[in-house]
Amino acid sequence: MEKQKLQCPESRQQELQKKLEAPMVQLRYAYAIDVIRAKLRMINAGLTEQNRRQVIRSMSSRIKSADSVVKKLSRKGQEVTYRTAVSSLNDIAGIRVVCYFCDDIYQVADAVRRQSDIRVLKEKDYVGSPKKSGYQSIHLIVGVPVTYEDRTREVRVELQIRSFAMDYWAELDTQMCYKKSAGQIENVEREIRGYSDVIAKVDNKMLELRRRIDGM
Ligand code: 0O2
Repeated sequence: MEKQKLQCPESRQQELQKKLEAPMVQLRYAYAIDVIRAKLRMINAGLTEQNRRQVIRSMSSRIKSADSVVKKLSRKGQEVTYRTAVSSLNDIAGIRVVCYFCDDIYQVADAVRRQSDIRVLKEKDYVGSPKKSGYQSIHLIVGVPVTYEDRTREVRVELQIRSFAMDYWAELDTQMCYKKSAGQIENVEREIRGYSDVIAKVDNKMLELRRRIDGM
């Protein structure tokens, strides 16, 4: 206990990295990602048949690096330990789903909610209520049971679901603004927030157009 208190931040980071990068820990997250990706492939096939067009454009996934975990815990003012990371971060395992149209997002999210063998633990609708930055996406935190030998753990995966247009905005925002300290680039932030509104308008216009074509 005393030893833990005296640990310098650097050695705590190293300990976090060692534990997070342990093969069994990485495999647990990779397994949970694989399960959700397989489900999304089935969801896409079902929705494609139903809508007679592709719904999901692309999917990507990653396990957060130890470095990013340390940065995120520090940004949130939390203790930089493996235990805190695993218990408080919902996005150590993450999957991003990019849909063609903005109404597809809700179809995919509903289909995920209907899966009986995983739990949706938390939801954020940044499409209905965009973030101050202009960021738009639906986030679902899903719990995936991962059994190894006689123990089952629920591993959390963050699912970000957004349209092609929202993804374009978010990718450029990540490059230019996101994670820069407040005020550092105030004017740019205001401008990029404005473009998020423009993109949302275009996204809705494209949806109207598709609906008109569907009805022809
Ligand atoms: P990275 O490097 O992309 O992984 P919670 O603890 O569940 O309450 P959390 O994780 O603190 O929530 O925040 P939130 O709002 O759910 O955002 C999580 C992720 O959404 C971020 O992960 C980004 O990927 C993305 N995101 C959120 N806001 C923005 C934004 O303004 N711009 C962009 N481009 N992406 C955003 P990380 O770990 O911050 O980053």
